[in-house]
Amino acid sequence: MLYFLLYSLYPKFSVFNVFRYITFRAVLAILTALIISFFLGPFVIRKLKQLQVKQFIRQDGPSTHLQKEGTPTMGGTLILASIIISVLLWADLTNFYIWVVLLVTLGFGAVGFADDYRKLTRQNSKGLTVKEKIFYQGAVAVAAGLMLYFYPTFKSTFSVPFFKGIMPNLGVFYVFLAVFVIVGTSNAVNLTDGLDGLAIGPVLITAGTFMILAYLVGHVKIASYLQIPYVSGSGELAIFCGAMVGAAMGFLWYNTYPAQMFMGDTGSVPLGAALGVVAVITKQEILLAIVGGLFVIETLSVIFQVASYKLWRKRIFRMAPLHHHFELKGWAEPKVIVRFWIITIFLALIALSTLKLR
Ligand code: 57M
Repeated sequence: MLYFLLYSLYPKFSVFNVFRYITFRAVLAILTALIISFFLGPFVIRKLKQLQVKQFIRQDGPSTHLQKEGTPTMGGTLILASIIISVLLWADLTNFYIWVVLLVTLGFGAVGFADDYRKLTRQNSKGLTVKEKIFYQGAVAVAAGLMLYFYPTFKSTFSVPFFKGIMPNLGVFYVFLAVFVIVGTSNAVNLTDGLDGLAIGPVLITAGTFMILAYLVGHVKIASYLQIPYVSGSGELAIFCGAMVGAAMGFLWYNTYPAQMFMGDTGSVPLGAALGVVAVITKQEILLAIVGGLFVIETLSVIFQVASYKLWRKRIFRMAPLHHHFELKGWAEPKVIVRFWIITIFLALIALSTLKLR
C-alpha cells in the first residue's frame, strides 16, 4: 500500500521517485520485517507461554533435547505476520507473482499451523498424518502451478545453469515440476528444523540469495547480459524475499541457541514452500538445490537412513536427519548449527558465481 501512496505523491515531492526502485523497496521490506519480528518477539513468546503452546520432545531423540521440553513453539506466526505486513506495505500489489507467492505462503502456513495445533490438542509430537500433509500441500502447490501455467506472460520452460541454450518447454508437465519443487522444499526445510536456528539461518541466506536472483531475472538488460531467463514482473519478488530476510533475522534473535521459541511447522512448512515457489517463478530451481544444498543433504540423509534400515536393518547414520548424527558424535549443538550455516553461505556464493558461467 505505502508503495502506491508514496509513489503517487511523486510529481509533487520529487524525492518520492525513489519508491519506484525495487532495490530501495527491498531494503525497506527487510527493515520493516526485521523491526516487526524483533520488537514483537518478546510479546509472542509471552503469549505462547500463556496459551501453553509448548513443544513436546520425543523421548527417542538426542538426550540433550529433553531439556528443551516446554519451549514455546509456533513462533512461525510471528515470521509469517512480519513477512505479510512488510510485503503488503512495500510490494506492488498489482503484481501477479506477489499474489501467487502470498497464496502459497498462507496456504502452507495453514497446513503447518494445523499440524502444530493437532500436536498441541493431542499432547504429543504427532501432527497431521503424512497423507493429510502431502494432500493439502499438494493441493496448494497444484493451484499455484496452474496459476503460473495459465498466466499469459509466464513460459513453462525449464532453465538449466551453465547450458544457456537448453530451455525445454515442459508444457503441462511444468505443473508437476512446480509441485515437486514447492512441496519438496517445504518438507526439506521442515526436516532441517531440528536444532536452534538450524533452519532459519539457511532460510535467511537462501532468501537473501533469491532477493538478488529475482532482481536480476526481472531486469531485462541484466538478464540478457547474464543470459539468464528474463521473467517480466518477477523483480517484485525481491521485496518478498527481502521481507523473508528481515523476518528471519528478527526471529533468529530469539531462536538462536538456547532457543526461547521454535518456529514450529507453522514456520518451517510455509518458509520452504515460499522459497520453492520463488525459485519456480524465477526459473532457478537448480540454483535453489545448490543454495539450499543443506536442505537437500538433510533430506537425503533421511531417505538413505530409512531405506537402509528397511532393506538391511542397518543405519547409515547414528541418527537422521544429519544434524542428529553429528550431535550423537559429540558435537555441541551450536557447533553443528554454525558449521551448517557456513556450508550454506559457501553454497550461496557458488550459486551466484554460476550466473557468470553460462
Ligand atoms: C521435523 N522436527 C523436530 C519444532 C520445529 C522420518 C523422520 C526423519 C522424521 C523426523 C521428524 O519428525 N521431523 C519433523 C523436525 C522438532 O522440532 C519441532 O518441529 C518444528 C519443525 N517442523 O519448529 O517445533 C524437534 O527439533 C528440536 N528443535 C530444536 N530447536 C529448534 O529451533 O532443538 C527444533 C527447532 C524439537 C526440538 O527437539 O522437538 C524433530 O526433530 O522432530 N524425525 C526425526 O527427525 C527424528 N529422527 C528419526 O526418527 N530418525 C530415525 C529414522 C526414522 C530416520 C533414525 O535415524 O533411525 C529425530 N527427531 C526427534 N526425535 N525429535 C530423532 C527423534
